[in-house]
Amino acid sequence: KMDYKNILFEYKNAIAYITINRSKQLNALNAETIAELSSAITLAENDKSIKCMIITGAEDKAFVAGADIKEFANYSKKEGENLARKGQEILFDLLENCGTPSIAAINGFALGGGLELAMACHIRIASENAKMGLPEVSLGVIPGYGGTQRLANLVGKGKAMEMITTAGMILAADAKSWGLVNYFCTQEELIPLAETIASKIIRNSPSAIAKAIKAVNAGFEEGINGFEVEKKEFGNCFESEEFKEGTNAFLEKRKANF
Ligand code: DAK
Repeated sequence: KMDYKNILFEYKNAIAYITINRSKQLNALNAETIAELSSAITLAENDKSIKCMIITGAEDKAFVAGADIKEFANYSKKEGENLARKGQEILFDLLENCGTPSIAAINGFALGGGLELAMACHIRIASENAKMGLPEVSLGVIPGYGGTQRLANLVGKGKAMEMITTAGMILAADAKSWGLVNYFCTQEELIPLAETIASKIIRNSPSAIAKAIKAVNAGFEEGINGFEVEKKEFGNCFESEEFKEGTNAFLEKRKANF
């Protein structure tokens, strides 16, 4: 358990639970919350006993209702670009490239920066009351934390264009059929479902998972050949203790202990 002002960070059974905890503002992301999330994710990545993260919002109304509008109301052009760059680096890219897999448990509104946060996670699931959208253009801005790129990668260009230009919200069932979330369920089932997925992840080799994440992400990066990264990372596996343990366990007909 760690002490933060805007988030809760707990872990049990190799799973870190990161909860954005500003329910009075529908868990909107202010700069301090972004910094705390960055610190928690870095902590989780460096702690070998943590093998998966579940990210969710406090209470039952919102995952994250966007960036804190009060805070970004007065930015200048330069500040806007700098903050987009810094925010993407310290949180959204950090999360996407983190070797420890993350599951976004979307428990309510996931709007703007909130949906962008969920999209930076490796896996997304939603509860039936969830509403997802990128309303930025209704405020006169565009998604600035990777939303124009990650949404198009997840749901395709046409649906991304519709969501971004209409600024509308979609419900969990559409989000699932569009590929934005993998599953949806009742609110009560949401964290248990995330835990079921996490329990499958944490049985596997963390170092192999980290390499696989790297290879998958490489395919979405401009100028990088994902197949080349895969070959290299595949080779790297043969130097790992976990590879020896995984194959020995299979040959000895026992469960691997990573
Ligand atoms: N920021 C700050 N406060 C927020 C907020 C937000 N995004 N969303 C909600 N709240 C606050 C409300 O102001 C209200 O506070 P009080 O008035 O009670 O003090 C409280 O949370 C409860 O909200 P409502 O009273 O509005 O609740 P309703 O059930 O009536 O409506 C709602 C729920 C989710 C439909 C509504 O709250 C809403 O439309 N919220 C705003 C959604 C939104 O537009 N989010 C921002 C998207 S744009 C950047 C990069 C990226 C971005 C920004 C900057 N840089 C690189 C600098 C991203 C921008 C976005 O995320």
